[in-house]
Amino acid sequence: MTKTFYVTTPIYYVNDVPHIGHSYTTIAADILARFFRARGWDVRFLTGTDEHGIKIVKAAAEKGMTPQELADQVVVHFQSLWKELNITNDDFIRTSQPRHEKRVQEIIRQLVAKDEIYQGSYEGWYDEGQEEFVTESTARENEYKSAINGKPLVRYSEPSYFFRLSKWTPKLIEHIEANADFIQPAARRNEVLSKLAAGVEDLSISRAKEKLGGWGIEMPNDPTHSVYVWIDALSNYYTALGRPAIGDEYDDAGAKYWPATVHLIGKDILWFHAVYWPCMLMALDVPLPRTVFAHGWWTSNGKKMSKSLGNFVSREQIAEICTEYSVDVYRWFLMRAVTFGGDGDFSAQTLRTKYNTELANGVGNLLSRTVNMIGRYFEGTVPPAGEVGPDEQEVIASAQRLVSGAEQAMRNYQFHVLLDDVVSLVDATNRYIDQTAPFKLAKDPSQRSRLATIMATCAQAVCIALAQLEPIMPTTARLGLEQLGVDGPAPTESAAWGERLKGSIVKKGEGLFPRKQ
Ligand code: ME8
Repeated sequence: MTKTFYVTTPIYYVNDVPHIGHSYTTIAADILARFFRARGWDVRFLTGTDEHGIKIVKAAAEKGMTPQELADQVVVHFQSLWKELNITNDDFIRTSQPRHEKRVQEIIRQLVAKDEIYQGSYEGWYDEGQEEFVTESTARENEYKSAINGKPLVRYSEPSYFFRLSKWTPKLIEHIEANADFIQPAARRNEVLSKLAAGVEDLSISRAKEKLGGWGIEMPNDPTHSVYVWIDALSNYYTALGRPAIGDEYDDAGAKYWPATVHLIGKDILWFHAVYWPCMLMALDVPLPRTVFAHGWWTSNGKKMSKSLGNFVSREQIAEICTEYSVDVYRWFLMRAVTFGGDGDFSAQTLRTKYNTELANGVGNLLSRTVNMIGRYFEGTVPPAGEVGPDEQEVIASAQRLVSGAEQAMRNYQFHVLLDDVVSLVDATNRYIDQTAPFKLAKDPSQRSRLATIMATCAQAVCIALAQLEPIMPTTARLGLEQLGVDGPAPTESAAWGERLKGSIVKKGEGLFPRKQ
């Protein structure tokens, strides 16, 4: 049976244009989607925009626009950036679409029918940036300011509908404890567990509709209330599949992809995904996603990127990097610079150094040396390997480690492990060329078979490295593979060593990664 793989990104707020953080999660999701698609899995990749909520209402008012006008304007920036970055999402959901709004109402209807929602009144500290009420103790700890953006918390009091979150938390704790994969990385899982142990109150899930100027999804049981934006937003992962069924043309269209394989998110929104969302699903009697993976934050010179500090790597800067290097280099660097799950600092200097070391002098140089030598010594045709011996062992072992470990690395969302293995293989092969000195052997006709083995080894090694880089650097890896005469899908599994490219006709091409000063 074909394996399904459903990967999602957060749906991004449309109060502002995209930046590096948004592109990070989306690129990671795209790499997973491409990787598993290439292995024949049935992949579904969803991204989209979060368009309701007070934040959008305010941003629109500041610009003299309606929220819908703002959303329509900003969504284009996300969609065009994803196109530029070669993102292969299968669907793009906007929470203002009727297919979503109607299903959120159906979800609320079901929860009301199950007595999972009740009416109460809420008074508390509210973080307008995060759109969440903050407990008294958290508010005090942070001097009544937002822990995220430092803005003063606001005192809110209003009648509200509540979801019985506290009823479900014991079951959630059990689930988290029994499923080590559910919240990743492990450190984040422990954070969630200790916060849960401190106790959780029921969740206010509605807002007075008039406060939102009518922008939002109306509570189906009370037209004076709108659905709290997080309940609306989280539901997108399920509604985009045409679930629950409501009798329209989207019904169950992607039902086979549920439960999601992984929700990729930033650590800023882990609590919502690891607590609110699974509890809602349990209350609805819907299976839980397999994994919620929270990656870290990009910082700039050690400081958190924020709009107030003006230090975000913006859409314009992303475009500059893509012009100076390439889209693929940008994609690669985001995965290479940081262990997925940890925080990382974005620096143009590190990008340049890593690019020159690993791409220009690494895989780029290996490819051009290989293609040039095969051109010179074997008239451009990859020769069959002779007997492989001790000199080849390190290259072969590195290649096998890369090929056999790739799927495991990607199933564990360890992009860095895969990239480390690519670097090891490329370095081992460049060293191998230096040690075996094919340029000397070429002068000695009695060494013809040895020279053929070396060429076949180099060709196979660089082919494997490029094939594994393809989901990360789709355009460049393909150009490299074409130089090796590989037209169809890149071979990912090992064949008998040195056999893979036998007879392939190499084509000299542009250097993949010209050195940067
Ligand atoms: O939170 N480093 O939307 P959002 C890394 N609409 N990633 C970052 C980042 C940084 N400095 N800054 C942002 C929302 N991100 C909600 C989500 S989901 C049901 C609703 C990324 O536009 C990261 O993926 O504020 C983070 O989770 C997301 O942008 C937040 O995007």
